[in-house]
Amino acid sequence: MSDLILHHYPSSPFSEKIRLIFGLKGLAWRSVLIPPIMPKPDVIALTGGYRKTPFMQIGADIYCDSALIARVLEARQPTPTLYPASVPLAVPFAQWADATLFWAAVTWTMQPAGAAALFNNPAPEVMKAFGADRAAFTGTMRRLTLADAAVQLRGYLSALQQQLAQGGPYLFGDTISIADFSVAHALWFIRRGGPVADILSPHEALNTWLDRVLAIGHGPNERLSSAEAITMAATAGTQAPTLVEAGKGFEPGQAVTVTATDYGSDPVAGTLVGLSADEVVLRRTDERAGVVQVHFPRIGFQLKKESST
Ligand SMILES: N[C@@H](CCC(=O)N[C@@H](CS)C(=O)NCC(=O)O)C(=O)O
Repeated sequence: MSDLILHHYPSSPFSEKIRLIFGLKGLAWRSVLIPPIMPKPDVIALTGGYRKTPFMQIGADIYCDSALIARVLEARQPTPTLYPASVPLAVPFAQWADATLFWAAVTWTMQPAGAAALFNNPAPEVMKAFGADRAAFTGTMRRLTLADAAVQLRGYLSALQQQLAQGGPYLFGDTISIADFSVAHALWFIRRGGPVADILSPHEALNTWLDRVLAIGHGPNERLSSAEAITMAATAGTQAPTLVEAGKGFEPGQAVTVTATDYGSDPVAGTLVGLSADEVVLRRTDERAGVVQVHFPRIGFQLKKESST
């Protein structure tokens, strides 16, 4: 049985990004289904407050954010690579797709006709609870209007179509890269929006490419309950080796918080045990999960010393 545990839910785009990366790399994994809205007590037991979806668990190590999860999977199974040397723009392009394209796609898809298809004609209370949850989740972030999203998305789709019309088969030519997965999960979400997915119809090369990426599939996986996952963290015993690099402005053992800078900005507090240009790692103790190490990427997160007052 695999030690890679993905905590996710079926309709989550960033989870689809990671499920497809498991597929590409032929890695087996275990699947814990988590709630799409708060409360998420079993999530918080493992992450210490981070509530975004997905996150990955390996024993008592918790990896937050799909950009970091992708790096961990690359280290586990380096081929086929997500970061080919021939595509130096893959990572910044993926960042653009995960932020800008994603929010245009979500705003477009969540218009009433899209939401009805996505949630399978939900009861009004379901939509109300979802709306309230996402309003709290996005906090002070200024969201696009539907009119903004429509015009922006049409522009992005036609640029992507033109890029793929150069030949493909992937966004940057012969080699698949992380950029393909970051664009694919946003468009996968639009496709789930029933009538609003028509926005993709004029773009034949883009649709063919999307079919190709989605055909990679999710790789072998089996279900695990969140309670079992928490027990596995509590009994794992050891954690991944970590190091606080000198000269980065922090000392090992300091009390710190890590907080997403865009949305879903619930701080996670703990003791600093790992710090590099790419990653920050906190150690914290949970009543049920025991001592866990929570890993975040540096990009998109604020690391702060906790004030002693
Ligand atoms: N930067 C994060 C973004 C994750 C994200 O926005 N996930 C959405 C679902 S796809 C989310 O957390 N929604 C609220 C929730 O699941 O509670 C990543 O790359 O993992």
